[in-house]
Amino acid sequence: MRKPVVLYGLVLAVALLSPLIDAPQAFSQSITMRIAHTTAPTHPYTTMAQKLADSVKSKSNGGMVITIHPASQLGGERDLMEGLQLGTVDMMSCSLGVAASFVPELNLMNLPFLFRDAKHYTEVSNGPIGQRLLKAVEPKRLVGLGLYAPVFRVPMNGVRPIASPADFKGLRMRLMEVPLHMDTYKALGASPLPLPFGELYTALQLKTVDGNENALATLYSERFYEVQKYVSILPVFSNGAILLMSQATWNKLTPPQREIVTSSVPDALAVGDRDYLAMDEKGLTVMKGAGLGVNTPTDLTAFREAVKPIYGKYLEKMPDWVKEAFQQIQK
Ligand code: EAX
Repeated sequence: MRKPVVLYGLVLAVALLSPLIDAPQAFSQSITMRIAHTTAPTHPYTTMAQKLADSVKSKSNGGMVITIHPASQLGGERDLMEGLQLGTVDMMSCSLGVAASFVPELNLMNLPFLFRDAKHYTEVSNGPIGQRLLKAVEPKRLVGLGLYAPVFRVPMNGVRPIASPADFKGLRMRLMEVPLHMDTYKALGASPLPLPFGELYTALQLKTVDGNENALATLYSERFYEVQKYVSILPVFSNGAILLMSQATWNKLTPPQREIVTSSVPDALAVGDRDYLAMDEKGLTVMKGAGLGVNTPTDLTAFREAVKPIYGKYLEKMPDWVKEAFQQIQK
């Protein structure tokens, strides 16, 4: 007689507990997440992350904590992207250049001379095209929380000012490990060399490379201008960035916790944009004060002509919606 009751009890227990057994181990009430990036603690990536951390903490009454790991503490951008996919890193700010190595559609935003100015970049990244690009990361075990950083990557070097493509001839330029960027600088006449960000200051100091290219804010925050002579305001690429979360981390969050994160993102990205634009300006002033030669090529026709093959090469591999988006952006 007793055995059926015990059995019945067991079946009931399993039935009740099974949803808990196979559900991803949701975060208990208090959670800690790590956000990482490669740039200095003073950089806009960090001020953006601090704003996000502060909002999330206050909205969760201290239950959700985000710790910030700048200056490649947890690895370079490629390592961090792999860490997001593995779930060993919770969040990061990544350049759209490196992120495109994992999500090719993002290369749309990396095409040279694509955006007229900061306003144009922000309109596109905050609009339907930007939203669709954020969705495109999901099949790669990533969650796209937002696009920001409406500034441009400009060349800096220790040899000569860049006034025409001919001035790039023979210049060993450090580029991110991004094929589209490398091909573009090759088309401009330079000798591109891929190098992790964390090794760049020393490479410039030891002159194993002649130059690099980045946002003025980053050339300033990383103090690259200390070991370079010329900066040319030639906006070859957008310096757009993407705020990403690991799909594994997202799956562990409860719906209210997800809401706290997503509702905190817009203000945080606005801080990132504001600080990027302000630090670009401050950086240029400091560089001029430090005696760097600053020039601004006014006629970009020859530069645009030189990079024309890049559009065909990278767009031909893209899905139709990306090709259409490119046409829209060019209007
Ligand atoms: O995204 O490597 C670079 O030049 C990037 O600008 C940097 O990692 C921040």
